[in-house]
Amino acid sequence: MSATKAKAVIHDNDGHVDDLLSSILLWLSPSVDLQAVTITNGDCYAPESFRALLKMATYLGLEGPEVALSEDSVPYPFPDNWRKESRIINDLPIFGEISLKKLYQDGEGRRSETLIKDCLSNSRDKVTIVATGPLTNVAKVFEDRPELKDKVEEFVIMGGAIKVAGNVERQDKDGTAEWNVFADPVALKMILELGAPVKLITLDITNQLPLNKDFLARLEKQAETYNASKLALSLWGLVKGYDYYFWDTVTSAAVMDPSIFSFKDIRVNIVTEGPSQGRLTTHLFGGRKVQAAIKVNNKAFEDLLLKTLAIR
Ligand SMILES: [Ca+2]
Repeated sequence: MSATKAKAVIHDNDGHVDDLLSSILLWLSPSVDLQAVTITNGDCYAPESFRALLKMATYLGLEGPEVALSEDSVPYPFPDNWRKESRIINDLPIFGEISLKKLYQDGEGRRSETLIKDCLSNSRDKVTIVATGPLTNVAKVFEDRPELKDKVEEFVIMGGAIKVAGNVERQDKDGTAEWNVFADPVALKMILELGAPVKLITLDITNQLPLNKDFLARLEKQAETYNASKLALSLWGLVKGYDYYFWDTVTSAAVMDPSIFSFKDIRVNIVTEGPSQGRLTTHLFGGRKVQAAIKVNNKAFEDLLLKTLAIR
């Protein structure tokens, strides 16, 4: 690791397996100074994922960022059977090992927007905002305090599908949208219009990175020695047998080590309603310029995850 200063980061996420592991990766990464983690009521029930993350931090003996949540509903909620998995995460058997320990943080947690506003206002350095869920709460911050955009180094956002199909499969929709954008397209549009730099991690790139057996075998070996690997193994164990990809963890990796990615400038717009709600359209002119990740070195990505999960 070079001697460059660690980046100040806020992680806003929506509490699924991949989100919580992304928080842990950012927390452990020597190139990141994690300032806050905020949980959105997207692909989870926020209080369940909030408590699960506090248990994870307790289990790993971590210190540092405040964790907050918002129980407000996102405009187009995720399927209930996906959200329910947050209860299973919160009840992972591995947490039995911390039953006698003091929990990482007391109380019910402050509201996400309050914590993000505090963090941005008080930070001397510009802060990178990593978002791996719908942008509902992040957008509220800038609706209320637009000037805080000057404190943002960049937004790194998991969302959208450009050349590949989306993952919202509903009878009334045309299949072009990705869930995070679909759940609150207006919020993403608002963030793009702020004019701060944006990196997008779309399904085009995450489709190239399935959670695979070889990776899990390497992780299993590490889990004999490192608690972070053991925790990651039990979380990814919940989704074994499903078509699961690295989605949010790719987004974290794009902050931890952007050099393993190739990015391209593109201009995009968001469809905010109708059958294509949440679709990302690309344009030669007009729209908003963003950097889209177009390639990643798969081996370097998996190595980065495994190395980070062997820090503790
Ligand atoms: Ca997510």
